[in-house]
Amino acid sequence: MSWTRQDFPDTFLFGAATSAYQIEGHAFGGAGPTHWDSFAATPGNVVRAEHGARACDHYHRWQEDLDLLAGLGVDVYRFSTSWARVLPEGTGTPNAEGLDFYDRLVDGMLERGLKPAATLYHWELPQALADKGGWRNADMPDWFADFTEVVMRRIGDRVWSAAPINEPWCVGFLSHFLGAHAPGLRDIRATARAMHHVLVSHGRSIEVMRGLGLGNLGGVFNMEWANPVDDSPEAARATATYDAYYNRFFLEGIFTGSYPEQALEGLGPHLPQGWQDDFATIGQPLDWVGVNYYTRKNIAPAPGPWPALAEIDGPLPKTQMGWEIYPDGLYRFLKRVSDMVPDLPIFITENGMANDDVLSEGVVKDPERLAYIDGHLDACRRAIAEGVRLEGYFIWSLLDNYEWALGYEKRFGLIHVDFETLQRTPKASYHALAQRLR
Ligand code: IFM
Repeated sequence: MSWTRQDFPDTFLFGAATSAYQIEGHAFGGAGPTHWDSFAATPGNVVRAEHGARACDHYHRWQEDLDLLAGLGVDVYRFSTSWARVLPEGTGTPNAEGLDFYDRLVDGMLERGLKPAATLYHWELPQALADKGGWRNADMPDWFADFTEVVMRRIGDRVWSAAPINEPWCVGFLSHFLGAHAPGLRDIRATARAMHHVLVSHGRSIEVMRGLGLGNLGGVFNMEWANPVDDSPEAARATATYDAYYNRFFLEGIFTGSYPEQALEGLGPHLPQGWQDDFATIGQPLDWVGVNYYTRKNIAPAPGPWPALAEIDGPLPKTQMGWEIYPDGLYRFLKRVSDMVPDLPIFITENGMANDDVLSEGVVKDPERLAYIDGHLDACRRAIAEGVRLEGYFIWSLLDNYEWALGYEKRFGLIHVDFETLQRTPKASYHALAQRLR
């Protein structure tokens, strides 16, 4: 259903999101090497071995991109800061050019009336830290706390909100168990450690930001609705396992001070010694919860060791990613998170779709994207009507960009990017949204 701002509460915020490595161009401005550069340089990891050296060249075109955001009429710009741009070695001497870049970027947002929503880490781990074991290393929380301090001492006085780590599940499970993202490991022990260290790092980062006097701090969690393939108890069990390590592990670690039993079944023996003592750090109070939602997964039992499950192709219409379109999952997660933390505002920090968009005679027609957004905003309105404290919705993504292991061919942007010329062309969905957001 179509909508306007008037269909949402007065204070409801609309936004658009991006991340540093996916758009900036990491070859510029003194950024250090990251584990994504080496992952992409390893044959077979990334489509056409594409990498983020130039990406959308946002590093040089940021003013044009901020103008496009302002033209869209959104209230919030969710961006991320690259650890390797700020601290090329991961620790030690900051790269002045990198800090200057984020300083200018934040000022540029404020000049255009945009609220800067910073995420400190969106996956470009400095190679020097990856060489020391990356998220497996128990020193990560200290290194991440130091990085937080360097960044926030510079821009913390002007950001509207801040979150430490984008999508802990991807940093932990996708990257260390499924091997689909850097560092490309498939190792249960590495996974358990990474998942736990990500949460301790999150907590340390929040502590540092509170110490610097910052407010409006949250966590950003990706969630996929887990749907059993049939009514069997085996499918129910497999679905509960998926839900536990995907959707519950991080939220419950932070908000209940425990990990779900079905996740501990596999990961428990591999967690670092004394993990139970870290929940005081992990559970630092937050001001909001961010939900990144795209799809559901159909889960069946499978032979083999934990988690003993398989994802089965589903019947719903799919996006260019092959992801089923299932707005009801967003509604159900909003209700679930709201039941868990009724006093905290919730933001949809990412939602959107990749589409096989084609630029023809200066125009990109993407009615599918608008329908996807409309469907998910309907789900938001249903949840709000039932009392969920949903306070904002941020679209992924402003620009077509580097979709990690899938390279540049999956187009999530409201704005088409020609990756040869780097020309930006707002798509039909951009124009339609600008109309509604007036
Ligand atoms: O592009 C990613 C983003 O980096 C994190 N959330 C999901 C998006 C789409 O896959």
